[in-house]
Amino acid sequence: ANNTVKTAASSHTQGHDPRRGVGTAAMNRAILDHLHFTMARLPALASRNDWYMALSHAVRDRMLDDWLASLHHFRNKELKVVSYLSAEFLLGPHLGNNLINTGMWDAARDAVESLGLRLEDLLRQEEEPGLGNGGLGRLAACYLDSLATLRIPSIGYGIRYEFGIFDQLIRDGWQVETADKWLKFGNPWEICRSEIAYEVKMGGHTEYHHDADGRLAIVWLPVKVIKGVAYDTPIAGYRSRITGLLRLWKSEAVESFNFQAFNAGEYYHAVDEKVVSESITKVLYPNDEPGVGKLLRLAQQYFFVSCSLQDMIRVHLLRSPRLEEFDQTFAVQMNDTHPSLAVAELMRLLVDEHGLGWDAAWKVTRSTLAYTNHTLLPEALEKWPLQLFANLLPRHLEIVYEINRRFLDEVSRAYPGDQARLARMSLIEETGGKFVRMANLASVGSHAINGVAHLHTELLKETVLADFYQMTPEKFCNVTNGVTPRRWVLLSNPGLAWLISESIGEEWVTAPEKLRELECFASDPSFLSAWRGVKDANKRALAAAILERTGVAVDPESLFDIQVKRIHEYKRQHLNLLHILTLYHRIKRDPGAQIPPRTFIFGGKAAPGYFMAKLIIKLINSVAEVVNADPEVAGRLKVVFFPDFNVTNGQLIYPAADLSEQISTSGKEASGTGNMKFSLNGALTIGTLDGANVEIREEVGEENFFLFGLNATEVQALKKSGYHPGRFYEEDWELREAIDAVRSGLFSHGDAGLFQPLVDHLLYDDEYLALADYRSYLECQERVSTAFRQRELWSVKSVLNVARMGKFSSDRSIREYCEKIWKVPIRPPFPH
Ligand code: F55
Repeated sequence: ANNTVKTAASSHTQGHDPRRGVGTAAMNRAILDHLHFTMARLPALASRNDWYMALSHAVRDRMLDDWLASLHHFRNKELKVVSYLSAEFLLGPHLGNNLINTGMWDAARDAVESLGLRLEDLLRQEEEPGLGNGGLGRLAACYLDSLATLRIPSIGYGIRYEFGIFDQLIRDGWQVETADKWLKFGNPWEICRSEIAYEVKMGGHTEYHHDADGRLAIVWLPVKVIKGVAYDTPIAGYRSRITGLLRLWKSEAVESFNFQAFNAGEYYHAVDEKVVSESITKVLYPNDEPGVGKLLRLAQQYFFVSCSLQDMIRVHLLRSPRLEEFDQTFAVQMNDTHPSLAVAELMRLLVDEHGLGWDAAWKVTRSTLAYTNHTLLPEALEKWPLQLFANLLPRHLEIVYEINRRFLDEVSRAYPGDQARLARMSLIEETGGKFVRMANLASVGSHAINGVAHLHTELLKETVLADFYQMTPEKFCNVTNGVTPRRWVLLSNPGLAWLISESIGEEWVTAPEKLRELECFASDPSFLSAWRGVKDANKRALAAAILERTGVAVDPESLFDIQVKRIHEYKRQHLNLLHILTLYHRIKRDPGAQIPPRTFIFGGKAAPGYFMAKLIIKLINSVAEVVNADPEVAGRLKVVFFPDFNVTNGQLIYPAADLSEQISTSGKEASGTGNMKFSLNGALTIGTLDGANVEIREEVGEENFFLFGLNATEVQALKKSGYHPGRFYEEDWELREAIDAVRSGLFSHGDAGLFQPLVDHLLYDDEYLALADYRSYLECQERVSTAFRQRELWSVKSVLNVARMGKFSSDRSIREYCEKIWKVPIRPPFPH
């Protein structure tokens, strides 16, 4: 089982290689060496990308000692390994983050400068790995950072998409998608482990045989077998001397060419097979909601789950032959239902391939797996058409049926005669078309189920998972999301980080509760003016980028009012627009109106098939075109759509915000994490009582948070009593004026039909209650304007926001997962 070749050196795992010095001179040498030996370039002829590659290789080399040492954890029986299964990891660029976390920033900067280059130019060279859609994928990336920082042995398992989330262009105000060729110049951070590869079966049918002893053997005869190859990326913890592992699977043909088959037809057939096999991991699905029954997506999910579980079983068997103890080697977290096939696949591997009995396998499966839910929207709960599931995974369907049979037995024992409940809890939906319900499968197969903010978990227990909560309340818990202060403050906002550290020391980076010590600086005028200086510099940097990318000149003195996130009706970018239109009309009507100048900045991608979201982007750009060209509001209102919002752009945008827009319909946003990034960078929030906003407001204090709108209970009540958006339109003339302007063609060169679908949607349906919250939102925005006029007071609130945001470090979230779900000990911080 262990094919390691023992050599004299193989016991030597910790020694630091003196050739890998981290001083400036050593870095300089290493960069030149890599330029020569890795890139095969002369310095005089090297492109900026060559230098970026050379530097990155030099940095990676210096991460290897810690990495190799960390890999030993997987062999240590005493340590449980956290395995984070996620179809998405929205990492963002590695270089800057690795320099920060390893402490090599200064040496790298000086070495690069000694070569006549600038570090920031090389940093800009990196194509970010956009292997995720939005919050869910970015959360996984923050968690990897915290796991490594907290020195918890961990592996992130996912998919090595050849094309990540599309790049967004804006043409004539519309979103245009282009392919994200992130690998085109090579990826210096990954290591291909050709020898770590597994076969994954798909399709076909099952057969039952009796072996010589009369025992039943189940054989799955697939129509296709695909190979998954591991690509590893090291994840540096913050000064922790621990490097976590991200292992992504790439699909390949089992045998790429069958040289036996030299007859032309067969030869081309063999090549076709290769194309089909490689297509599994070609592209990330760009929807942040499940679409209906895409076979390739199910294949992606199964592919990465199967490779990951086979890999974990291999690692476990290096420690112990007893698979009944698998749960002592791994704690497996399923990031939403996308990896929930793990329930059936682990059962299949244990029962069919490793000969465990059903009951033993079920016990270990359940105690290994845990499930995080990220949505309350009923339409966003994943379910697969039964026929499609059966065609791709015939054996898994049998296993799902068996799990379901046993589970429904339990349900009917607990609730005799309750047929409706049985139908709701079944793993199979049978009302109008048959489906496999993945949230039910994940819930039944896990020992823990968590929501991602307090309100979200409470609503989960009352709504989408109510039956499961009633039956097994002990499984449910909350772990409020968090974000890593390393990427989201240290790296993205060095000016603020420096000012904070100057004042209270550097411990806040891993002990963010220390940020509270900033509170006493909130009354120090010179500190406040330095604080404002940092924000102003960040705003100027963003203004420069806006000018470069959109041609719009914005005033850095104005209030930067920012909403960046995926475009979705429930997130209500259109409510933000209604406010802009109202201000526009007010100023036109009364040029003397006391309204402090504002710059409204939007950013975010729409799912390519989500028509209404794309129309919202078009409307933002259309309003921008009219408002920005109108001399009557010049110097007072500007509207900008920042194209291609991604991690890289986020790092520029969050630090420059005065006001953070978190305005989803209450009860719809599971948590939000952008809300945390803004506030941690000194923006004040205007928001509803939704997701983690509730907890942010609790922490920063209600006087430092602009609250508006219906709460979740009121939303439910209004819907129940019958909501008529038209009444709000009729009864509020300013709202009417705003909507009528859109309707009139004012923003569409007279084409009154262009935004008709959006207007109709608002007037006759308005599922997300934008019109109901409009007046409350407007009044709240007036409080914002008043507060912004008192700059000193605004800065105090900004400081207090940052001082009180410590709770939202992803380190805190990860500690909670360790305690409540994974049962992994929290190790003391690494002595610095
Ligand atoms: C991606 C693919 C599918 Cl099929 C479904 C959903 C997604 C996705 O990206 N979801 C997502 O980002 N959800 C968000 O998760 C965040 C992290 O927990 C939350 O903060 C946020 O509220 C939630 O919408």
